[in-house]
Amino acid sequence: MNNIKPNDKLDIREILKDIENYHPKRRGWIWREVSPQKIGEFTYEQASPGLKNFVALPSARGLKNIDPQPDAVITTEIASGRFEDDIRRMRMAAYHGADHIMVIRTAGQSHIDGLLEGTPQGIGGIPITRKQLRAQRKALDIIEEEVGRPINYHSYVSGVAGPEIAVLFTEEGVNGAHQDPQYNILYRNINAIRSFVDAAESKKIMAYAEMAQIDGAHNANATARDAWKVMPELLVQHIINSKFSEKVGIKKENICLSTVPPAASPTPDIKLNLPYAVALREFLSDYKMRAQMNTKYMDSSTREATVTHVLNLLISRLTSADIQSTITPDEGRNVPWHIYNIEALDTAKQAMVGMDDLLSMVNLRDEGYLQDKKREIQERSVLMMEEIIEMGGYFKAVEAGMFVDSGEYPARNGDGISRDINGGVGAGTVIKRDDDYMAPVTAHYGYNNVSQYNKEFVDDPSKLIGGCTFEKPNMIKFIDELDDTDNVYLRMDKSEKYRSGNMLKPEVEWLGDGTVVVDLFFSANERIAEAAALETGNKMNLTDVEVIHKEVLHPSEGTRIQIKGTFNFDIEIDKLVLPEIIAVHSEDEIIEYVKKHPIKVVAGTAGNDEHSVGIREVLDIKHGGVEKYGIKYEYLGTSVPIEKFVDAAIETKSNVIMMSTIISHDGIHYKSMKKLHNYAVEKGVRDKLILIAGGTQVTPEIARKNHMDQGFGRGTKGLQIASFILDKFNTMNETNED
Ligand code: Z97
Repeated sequence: MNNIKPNDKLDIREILKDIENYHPKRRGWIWREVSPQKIGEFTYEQASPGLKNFVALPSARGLKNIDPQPDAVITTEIASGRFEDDIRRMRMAAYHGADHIMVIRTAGQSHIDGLLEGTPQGIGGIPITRKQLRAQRKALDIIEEEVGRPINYHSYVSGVAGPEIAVLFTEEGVNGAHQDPQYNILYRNINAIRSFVDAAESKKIMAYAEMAQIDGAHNANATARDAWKVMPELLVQHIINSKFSEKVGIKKENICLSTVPPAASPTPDIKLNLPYAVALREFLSDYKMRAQMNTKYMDSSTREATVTHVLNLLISRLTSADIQSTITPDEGRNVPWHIYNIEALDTAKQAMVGMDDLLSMVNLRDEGYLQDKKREIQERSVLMMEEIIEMGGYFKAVEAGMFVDSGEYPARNGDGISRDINGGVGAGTVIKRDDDYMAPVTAHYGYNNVSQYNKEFVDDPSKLIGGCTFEKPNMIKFIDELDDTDNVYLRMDKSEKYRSGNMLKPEVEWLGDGTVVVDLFFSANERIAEAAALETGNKMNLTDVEVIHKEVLHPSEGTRIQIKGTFNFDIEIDKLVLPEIIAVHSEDEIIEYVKKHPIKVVAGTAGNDEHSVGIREVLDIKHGGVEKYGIKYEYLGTSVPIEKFVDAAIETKSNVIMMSTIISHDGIHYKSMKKLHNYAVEKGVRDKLILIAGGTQVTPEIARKNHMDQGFGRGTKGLQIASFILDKFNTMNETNED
């Protein structure tokens, strides 16, 4: 299974086989190897080695399919609710350049005081369980071999079960996690003391497993009323969590600040975000920057979200990013779908590579607005920290509502989040360790009375019991599915015909979910257009039709609407008519060939056909036609009598006839093909000429049946025709030489 090939699907059942005995290949976070790379004709400075298997950006087609990889680790967030479907998305993501896979967990898991088992379906994410983690890490172990780059797997250690989850993550080879007690307190109303005690224990375990840690500061600007006003507080939150982590023992290189450009256009985006980004990096230069994109000002327009993302990427390039996140551009409207994960990854890759080495050409000014604003943000944050100390410390400050207030510090609006130190989930659960307390475990924070039992093992208490699950994975207790109504096997059985059978259905996140998106425009106002869109969906036989995006193009002239709906038909694969594969040569190869073997074409539209757009597309250099490869052509014009094609070919000593036939009424296109062939035979030149017919209704099979050497249909490119001519010319020359 480890040698999976690009054309083989990952077999989820195979991954689940013997899962109880699988253990991850490694622990710990891995950064990209950063060094200049020469790829094709270009040198990239902020780059990392290329992949063994990949899908390049669409425009790489004209650039020898190069796929340069930027320096930053690139994240994708995956959250369909079914881990088995997420695995397929992870593989696609890895091919597009993701090496940090963050699985979002199901709503409410941060309030569950313990571990979950089995693989129930989640809402807005997946329930994080041992079986789910193990299956996904096992899949990623295969995928990282396939792409030739380590893949970091990530989820959350915040919540009331933080330490238990940290242990589980260490056992199962999870490489990174969000851990920030401030997140628990502010956003999940988990008791403050419990959160800090749990954080100490969790961070110690994460330090042992060399996981990268991401903090939760970005949640302040996602929550605040005016996100750009919380900048001073963001610095404070970053400082609290990162210093805490460092003191517990996490290496600085694994402490990552979750930084988000707080504002988004139509604010003056860069003027607000750049000074903030510089302020943060200057104050906290010891740590890594995990640059996340702004989600606060994300609506349902994927276009708008993509522009925000690109502006955020500009900030990353003007400052720095060690991890670059990609939130999917459809986050504002529903759970991320496969296509949008991949779009966001491509956006990051394209923008980062496109802005390679930007700072060797432009400087950030060291005086004026940028520096003044930066200093102002830093001063405000220092003042805030001083006030927190004066108030009696962090807990008191939280109680007083100092955080996520909508005033820009020191201004206060009195609407900050306030938490009672004795309140919240898990209040009163922290008790002092007894004097004889001892835990025979590998990584443990604080008082542990090991010397009472064995002085030699003070630094390694698990030796008291001959090692714990961190050293001896076979001590881990694996619990399989507990719920016989909601488990992976049942879900897979339901969609099996789409996995291994002969059926297909359009999909956005779950195999065979049938979801489709339809883009519509109505020359009507918003209200009418919305109703018309729903009706259109119904008439298209879609069910569960919902409007997911609307945009007024003009109050009365028209509205753009996107709907989603379910398509309830199966597509039978073996009944599909598959277009013939047309092999192509590289552009250089054809150019070289034509230099040595001059090729000349006569071309035109046949009979009474006046449609010349298509033939010009495949002839002219401007459109990438055969001329681009050095092939000379004689254009005979439109409505060319069939005989004239052959006569002209003889007269101009051409080797190829390209006859375009768009009109298909009464089978006229077939008749023209036959006629062309017959006339060439009559003139005694058939074996010297390559006859090609093209047009929207032409298929290769039909053209060959009507005595053409080849036919080309809709969407044909000059490269395909030139490649065919080259091959045919070669075989004809061989035959003639024989
Ligand atoms: C991100 N887009 O990349 P729960 N701990 C921290 C968090 O920030 C979060 C959780 C736990 C975001 C991911 C928001 N962050 C989503 C510090 C969530 C999640 O199970 O949702 O309570 O925990 O950071």
